[in-house]
Amino acid sequence: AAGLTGAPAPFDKGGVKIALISYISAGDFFQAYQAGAQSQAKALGVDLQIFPGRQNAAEQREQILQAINLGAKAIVIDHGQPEALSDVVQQALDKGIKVVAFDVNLNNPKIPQVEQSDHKLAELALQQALKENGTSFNAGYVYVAGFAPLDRRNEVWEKVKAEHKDIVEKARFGTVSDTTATATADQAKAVFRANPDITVVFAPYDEFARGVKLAVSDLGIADKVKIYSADISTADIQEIVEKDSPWVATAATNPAVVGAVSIRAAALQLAGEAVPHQIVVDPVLVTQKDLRDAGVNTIEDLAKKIPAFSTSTAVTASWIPSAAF
Ligand code: SR1
Repeated sequence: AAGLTGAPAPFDKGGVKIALISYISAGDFFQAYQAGAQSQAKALGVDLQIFPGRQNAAEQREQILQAINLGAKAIVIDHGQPEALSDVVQQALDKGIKVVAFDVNLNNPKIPQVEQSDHKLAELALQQALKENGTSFNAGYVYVAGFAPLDRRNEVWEKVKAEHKDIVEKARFGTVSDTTATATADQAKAVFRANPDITVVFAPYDEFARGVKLAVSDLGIADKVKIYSADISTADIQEIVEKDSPWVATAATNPAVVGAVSIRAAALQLAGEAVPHQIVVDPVLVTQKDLRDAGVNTIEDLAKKIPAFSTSTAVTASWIPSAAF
């Protein structure tokens, strides 16, 4: 493969191998994240190999070992269970392989951590919930512990409840699997049947929100419940803007940008340049009203309305070409 003119080694010669090892790859967020990573890799002349996640810690460990054996010079680890990964990640570091973590706390000063500012993301969604519903309501909350972004968002939910004692969490539920939305929908139906007084659901992952919306629509209670979420995709936008949708706001980054940032963090490390330990991509609040008023139906429409949504100045350098998405 051709090298990148004007780039430092090893990018002056093409074909640098980087592996992206995901824990979850089903769903819009992860597909867009991988597409953004691939696009940035292409712009850098990098040979990016993506290992599909199957929510399986043993398989993710195996894939890290495979990437080491295949000669990857850097590995990006996207979600996962830290306790299952630390020894194989250490093996990679010991071999001089650069490692970047997205949304998995590997707690190693040699490993830059990419995240979406999950505290801000949860604050944006919850502030909108308070603005629209006041500070006294019965809530459903979708949460699965053990995922770094969900744990960080949970800290904000706990803080909001502590500050507003009349917000009552009537039920907590959620599943992360290869069928997150439908599994969460089944749980949500049982929750709504048992708690008909729930008026607000905080579902800070778009697959959760999609599941809750499905349940709300099956039960015919869209006029009684409002859903506040995280993440955004074209399919999400269509569900948010449709007539009578209970999904009223989401706080989100562009996942393709987060994927591109993850690859840039790996590339800068390989070029011997400084990379901050914490790399943050800031989210924006997107409301149903804003989307409808602006006639936004796709991620591309949204990017045109909010140019900052498609770029991040995090971990870049003059020799790194922009990714196209
Ligand atoms: C199961 S964790 C799901 C979250 O990971 C990413 O941070 C996305 O924002 C998604 O909400």
